[in-house]
Amino acid sequence: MKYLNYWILSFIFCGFIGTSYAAESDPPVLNSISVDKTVVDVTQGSQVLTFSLDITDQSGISWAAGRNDTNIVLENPNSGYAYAIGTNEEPGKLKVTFDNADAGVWSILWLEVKDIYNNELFIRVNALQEFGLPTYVVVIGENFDLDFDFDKNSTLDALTDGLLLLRYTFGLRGENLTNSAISSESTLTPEEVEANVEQAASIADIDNNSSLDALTDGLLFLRYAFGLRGDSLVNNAVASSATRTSAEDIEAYIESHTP
Ligand SMILES: [Ca+2]
Ligand SMILES: [Ca+2]
Ligand SMILES: [Ca+2]
Repeated sequence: MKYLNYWILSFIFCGFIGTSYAAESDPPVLNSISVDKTVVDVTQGSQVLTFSLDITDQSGISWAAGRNDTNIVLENPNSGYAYAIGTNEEPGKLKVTFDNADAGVWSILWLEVKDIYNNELFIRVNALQEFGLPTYVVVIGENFDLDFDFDKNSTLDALTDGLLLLRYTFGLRGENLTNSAISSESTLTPEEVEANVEQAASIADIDNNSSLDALTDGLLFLRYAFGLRGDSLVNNAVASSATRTSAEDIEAYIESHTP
């Protein structure tokens, strides 16, 4: 009889736990996600990268669950990992701090979000792209910067680097991007050159209007690479919404990303 009581008691207890876990089993649903910058400049000190998420869940998100539970995982080329994590005080925000030791290109791998019953939402980067998220962020530091010498032959040339960016801003990719546009002195493969253009696209908004466009940014860079300066550089090639507009500022900006 004694054992029977234990049996009934444990049955009720486990049943109760089971019921509470089964309260709901739906994973959270992602409505939107964005990141506050794609270039993180840590040359003047550490910087916080913030992802903003709009997520729906019946029972509530466990925002403070931390690494490998509620986070965005990023990876650098040396297989180092970074984790953007959250707090319950600031729901919808996942943050990671980068400093000089982190300079380099970080790929966004995936998003994981757990609700308070441990139901998990898991989305890889290719699906996150459909929400407009980039596939990587670039951390610029003392020993790492991006430049416009895409084929890495140590000079900026119009008919290679200049043409590459113009084609890229026109939406060309793959062979259409790189054909006959890589210096014979370059030791890179077309795929490596394309990857350099993609990364540098994050610094290629030359007129600084938050948009990468062929007939402004692409043209400005091509003209610069052809040696044009002053009015001949900027005439009719700066967007009306631009915040970097003078020839002087535009020259200085391109110069700062030149080998
Ligand atoms: Ca849920
Ligand atoms: Ca070059
Ligand atoms: Ca622009």
